[in-house]
Amino acid sequence: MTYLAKPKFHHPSLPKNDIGFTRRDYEASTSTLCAGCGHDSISAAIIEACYQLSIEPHRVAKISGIGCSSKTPDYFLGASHGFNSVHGRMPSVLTGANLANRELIYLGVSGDGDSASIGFGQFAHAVRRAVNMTYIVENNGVYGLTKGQFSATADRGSKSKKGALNSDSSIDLVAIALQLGATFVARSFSGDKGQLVPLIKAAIQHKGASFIDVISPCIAFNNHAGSTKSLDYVREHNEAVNALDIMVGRDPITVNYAPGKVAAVTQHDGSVLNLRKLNDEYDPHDRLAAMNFLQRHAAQGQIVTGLLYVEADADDLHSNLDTVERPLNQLDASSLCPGAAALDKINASLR
Ligand SMILES: Cc1ncc(C[n+]2csc(CCOP(=O)(O)OP(=O)(O)O)c2C)c(N)n1
Ligand code: SF4
Ligand SMILES: [Mg+2]
Repeated sequence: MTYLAKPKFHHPSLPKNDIGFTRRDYEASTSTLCAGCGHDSISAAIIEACYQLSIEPHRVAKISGIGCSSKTPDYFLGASHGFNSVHGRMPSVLTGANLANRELIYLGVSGDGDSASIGFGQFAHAVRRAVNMTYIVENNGVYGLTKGQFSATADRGSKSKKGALNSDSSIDLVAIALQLGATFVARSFSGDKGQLVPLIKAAIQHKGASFIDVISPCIAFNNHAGSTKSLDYVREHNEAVNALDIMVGRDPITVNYAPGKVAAVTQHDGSVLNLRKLNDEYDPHDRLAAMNFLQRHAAQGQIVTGLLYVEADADDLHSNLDTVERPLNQLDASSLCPGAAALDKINASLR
């Protein structure tokens, strides 16, 4: 892949986070995407979230498939581990890496084509297995990289750039993630950094499968009248149900809320999610009600965004499999091969 390196020079007065890194330390090579592509805004939000969380870049593994969206890990966290896999195969590569080394923070970056078509089965199984990851789909409703064919998330009746009507029903990855048991489910918009950054921070802090569907307009092939993934359409139909502030560790409490308007959710690692209700009816702890709410609003053409579901004390694949605390890739031969007597005992228990 060709890329343009960014100059390494840092202005000495750039602000630093708790571990002494500037935002520049979370950047990578210069983006080669079309100017104005929603995906670049998502990369910027990931950089901001990691900077604010004071994550050491070497603790992150960013894994993607194929597509304009899947190219983006080249444009953020240049000092992190990265693997640009095969189209639709990010979830299985991420699952394998996560099983081998549970100590890294896993960031799965995918597209709507990558996750809702060729990788649909892979997406489903990684989510239902509760792999500890933040799975981000950069959803533009088209195969951007291959010049704008409808993807499986394109709404029925929406128009292509050349005027063709999409006659297929669409797949809503948020609805599917809820059905599959994801324990953190959100939807956002690439043009709403204020909403997206705290969602990414909370998803990273969440233990278990976190899924974020980010509507990310494709400026080149899906930003016209008749598209339901264009900038104008998303701005006009965005129905945010809540606004999130996340407090991690010793973060000072900087916001005052009107009584009854905020629900505080403490996650596994002690981080606190303060959810300001924008819709009184919406309860992000009720999976069934969330599914119902989403379907009803989708039928009215609305795009529901915000933290849609969270199960704060969820478990992940490692807890479910009862794996050892030590990463498997650090176990020595004696732990991996406990000897013939142990094998005899296992065999005896199976007879
Ligand atoms: C196995 C395989 N099949 C098909 C392709 C061709 N291909 C490359 S990217 C892509 C679709 C990308 O769409 P999406 O995941 O939505 O990403 P976007 O470019 O829209 O961000 C396809 C079909 C491929 N590279 N590999
Ligand atoms: S083709 Fe679309 S998705 Fe790809 S970089 Fe350009 S605007 Fe972004
Ligand atoms: Mg796409």
